[in-house]
Amino acid sequence: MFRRPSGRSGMALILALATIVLAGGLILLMQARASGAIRLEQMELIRERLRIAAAEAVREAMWQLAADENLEADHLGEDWAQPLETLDEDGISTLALIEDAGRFFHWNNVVVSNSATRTPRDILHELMIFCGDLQPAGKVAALVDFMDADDEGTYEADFYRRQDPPWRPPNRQLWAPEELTRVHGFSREMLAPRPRERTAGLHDGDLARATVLAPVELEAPVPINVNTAGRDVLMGLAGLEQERAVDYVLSRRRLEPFESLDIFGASPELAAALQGLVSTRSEYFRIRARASLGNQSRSALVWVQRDSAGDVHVVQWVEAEG
Ligand SMILES: [Ca+2]
Ligand SMILES: [Ca+2]
Repeated sequence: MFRRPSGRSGMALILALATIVLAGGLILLMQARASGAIRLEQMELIRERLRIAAAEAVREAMWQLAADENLEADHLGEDWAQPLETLDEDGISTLALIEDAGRFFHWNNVVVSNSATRTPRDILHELMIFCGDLQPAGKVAALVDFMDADDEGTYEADFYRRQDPPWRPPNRQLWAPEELTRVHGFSREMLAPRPRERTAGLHDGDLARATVLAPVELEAPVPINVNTAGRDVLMGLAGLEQERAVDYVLSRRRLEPFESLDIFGASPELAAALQGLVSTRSEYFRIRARASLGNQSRSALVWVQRDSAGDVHVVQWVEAEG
C-alpha cells in the first residue's frame, strides 16, 4: 500500500533530487569546460606550430634568394621566383612566394629624386594617365607637397587647414599605403585593384597592382626592373608615346632576360633620362608565406633587402592569422 509522504520527507526528497540533478549538471559542465579547454589548448598549439612553420618557410625563401648567383639580372625564370611548397609528416603544408619590388613603382620615389630630366614624378604622372586618370597633375603635385619637407606649394598646411576637420600634411615619406587616401584628390576607389579582365588598351592600367610602398626610408629612387616590371609600369617609365618600345621590351625579355641596360643605348637621350630609374636587377623583395593544417592557417609578410654582395636582410616582418 502506498502512503502519501509527509510534507517534511517530501521536501527532503525534492531537495535530495535537486542536489543530485545539480551535481550531475556541474559534473557535465566541468567535463564540457575541460574538453573545451583541451580543444582551445590544442588549437593554440597548432596555431603556434603554424606560426613557426610559416617563419621557416620565409627563412627557406630567404636562402633561396641569397643563393641567386646572378646579381646583375633578376628575372622571373630564376629559382627564387618559383613558389616554394613543403608538406611535413604531420600534414602541415607551407607555401612561400618571393616577389621582387623592382617590378613596381615606389610611391616614395617621388620625393627622393634630384634628376634634372625625367623624374619619378613624370613616371607617376604617365603611369596614372595609363591607369585611366587623364588629369593627374594636381594629384601628383599634392602627393609631392604631402611628402616634401618644405611648406611651399599649393597643397601644404594652409590648404589642409581649410579642410573639415583641419589637419597638417606630414611632410615626410609615407609609412603606410593608407596615408595616400589623405592626399588631396586621392581616394580608396582609385587605389583599389581593377578587374583582371582588361584589354591592353592605352588607359587600362591598374594603379593598385603597379605601385608599392616599401617600408623603408629611401635616399634614392628604387629603380624599376626592366626584366620584371609589368606593361603598366614600363609605360609609365618610358612614357605613353613609347608604346612600341615597351612592347619590344616585353617580347624581347621573353626570349632572354636583360643583363645590361644596353637596350637603351640606341636612344642615348632616353638612357640619360632614365639613369638611376631603371635597372636589370632588384634590391627589395617581398616574401609571403603561409602554413596550413586543416582549416587553420597562419601567414607572414616579410620585406627583405638584398645588398650588393647578395646577402639578404630583413627589413620588416609582419605575421597574421589566415
Ligand atoms: Ca638574379
Ligand atoms: Ca610639404
